[in-house]
Amino acid sequence: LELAADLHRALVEEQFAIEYQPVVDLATSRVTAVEALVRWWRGSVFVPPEQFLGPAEDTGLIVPLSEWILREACREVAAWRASSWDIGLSLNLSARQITAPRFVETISEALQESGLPASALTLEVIEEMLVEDAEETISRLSELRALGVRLAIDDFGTGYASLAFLRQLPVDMIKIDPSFVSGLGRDETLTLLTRTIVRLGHDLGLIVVAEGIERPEQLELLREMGCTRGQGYLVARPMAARGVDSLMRTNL
Ligand code: G
Ligand code: G
Ligand code: MN
Ligand code: NA
Repeated sequence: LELAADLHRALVEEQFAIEYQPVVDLATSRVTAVEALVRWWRGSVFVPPEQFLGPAEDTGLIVPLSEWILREACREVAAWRASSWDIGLSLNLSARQITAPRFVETISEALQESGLPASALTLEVIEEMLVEDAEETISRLSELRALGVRLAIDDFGTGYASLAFLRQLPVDMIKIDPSFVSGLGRDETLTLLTRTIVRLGHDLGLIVVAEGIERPEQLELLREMGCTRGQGYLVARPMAARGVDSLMRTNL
């Protein structure tokens, strides 16, 4: 309850910040997108998203918080694109955000206001979001996709029904969960499963992103497998907008 009150105050006082984690094209090593990740500095104490996203979801504060992240990130990425950097934005969605009133309108408005093209925005969802309010969720996400927004399945491979999800919702991208990537080159089964997911994704015409790349060996194997994109501490850590500014200079 105390955290809930603090969250509300944090929103009003703009204590939240966004970090961007670069996603690279594995064939060229160029940054093709950034994933927005929310950060909360409660005074001088950093509160990890895992600690406040649940309470934000329960209290409904996730809705205005997500809207702030959406507008801010669209604005910043549109500015990088205006410097002729062809970069995309990935946003993590919460279940409550998708079923909130005016979800589709809020996203369309943020795109219009920022000038970010719909095709430059990817919305990441996890399979669990289809358990409750599945019909409403699928219909709203499909509506956005019809506008040109891309959809990604985050943490792919860990859900209860990864393959059923691919049938129910038209997606453009799968993000392989770090629990597979972590075992690359060390664990035969995880290596085989990663290779299989990459092939499955490509056979379905999807962009395949590997997450949680921390060791050079993982990067090598993913390149050899033909995985499209990569993300992880070895490639780049999440960084403030200023960090992305400098990165842009090496990518233009
Ligand atoms: O920031 P970090 O990489 O530690 O993220 C921890 C978790 O918080 C991840 O599951 C991530 O998807 C989630 N997360 C980070 N930023 C956002 C956000 O803006 N909205 C939602 N809904 N989840 C986020
Ligand atoms: O659930 P989602 O994939 O959105 O979560 C992204 C989270 O993973 C963020 O909190 C981000 O900080 C974290 N992350 C990104 N790259 C790595 C990595 O290479 N290793 C680890 N352990 N975490 C990572
Ligand atoms: Mn994500
Ligand atoms: Na993930």
